[in-house]
Amino acid sequence: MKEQLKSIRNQAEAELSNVQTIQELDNLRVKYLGKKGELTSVLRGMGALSNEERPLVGQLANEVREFIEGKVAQTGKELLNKQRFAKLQEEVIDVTIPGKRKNLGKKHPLSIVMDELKDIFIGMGYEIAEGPEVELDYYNFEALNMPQGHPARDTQDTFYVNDNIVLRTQTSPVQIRVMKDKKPPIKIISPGRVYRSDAVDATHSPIFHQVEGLVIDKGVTMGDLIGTLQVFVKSLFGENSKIRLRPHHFPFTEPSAEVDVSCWSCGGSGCRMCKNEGWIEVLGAGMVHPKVLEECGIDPEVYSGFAFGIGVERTAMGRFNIDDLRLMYENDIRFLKQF
Ligand code: 2U9
Repeated sequence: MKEQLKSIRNQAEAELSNVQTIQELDNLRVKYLGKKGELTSVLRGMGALSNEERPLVGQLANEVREFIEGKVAQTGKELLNKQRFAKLQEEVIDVTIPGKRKNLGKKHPLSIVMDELKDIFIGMGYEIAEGPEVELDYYNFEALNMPQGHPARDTQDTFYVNDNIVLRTQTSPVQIRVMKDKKPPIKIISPGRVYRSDAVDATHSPIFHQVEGLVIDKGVTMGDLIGTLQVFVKSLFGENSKIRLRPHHFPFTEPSAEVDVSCWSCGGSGCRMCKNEGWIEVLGAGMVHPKVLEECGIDPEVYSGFAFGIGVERTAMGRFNIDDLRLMYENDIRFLKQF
């Protein structure tokens, strides 16, 4: 039995020194030390030994077990280290290799301006209101003091889905919906896409974006409107910007005005940007027409309000000196990556 134990020890040592994987190692551990292992089966025969021999063989057997266990543990460590080293080798990053440049996208010029407009008015305490682009004729026209046959409807050439449903021509119907649901005070902006069946050219598109604003409360005046617009243009076009109001007419505001800002490129002295005018038209505005207030159940004797509308494409073209609106829709990466 001693011989058997020695040969088991040598055999185990030989096999353990050629192990390549943790699995192989575990198989050898089971082969020698397992319940049905070679060492275990030898030990089962110890019962047949003489009393003199048993302790000697027992001791030798324990030495062999400890040797094999030790060898298994050590080999296990070595294999794990080898595995870890191989993994590290494989994972070595050559930091000198230039990184893969992630082509980060850019905000679209319209999103840049739209978000800037939102930030300015949120900063002035306005809430954002949104609503359907496919709108009822009532909210897009009737409630805005443009009854059937009203000439202003033509100026806003409209996409009709059917007699009562249109693609909204401005975001004002959103404000009408708010005025019908919420009692004053109301202080909202409604940004979004609008549709007009205009022929596409350098300054017109059948789809474009607006940000309209509305304030309704007791004692709201034209002065409040002008003050608000001054703060707005200074935030968007610079501290030295001034505004000029030119009388105009909108069916949904009375009085109404087109609003110009002093040219941001020449400061007002006249240049190519402002066609030597010194002023550039940026938005329209006015006091909410009493008939619109009444239509929404708001008493014009108690409440008054102002409203304004900004074309986002027009603002972006001025801001980024873009001379053709179509560039903002053609998704040419050479154009878009400039922003
Ligand atoms: C309600 C009452 C009044 C919104 C207004 C304008 C003037 C305006 C244009 C700007 C550029 C349209 O995109 S554009 O061509 N809009 O000039 N919009 S006042 O007036 C309202 C809105 C809602 C209830």
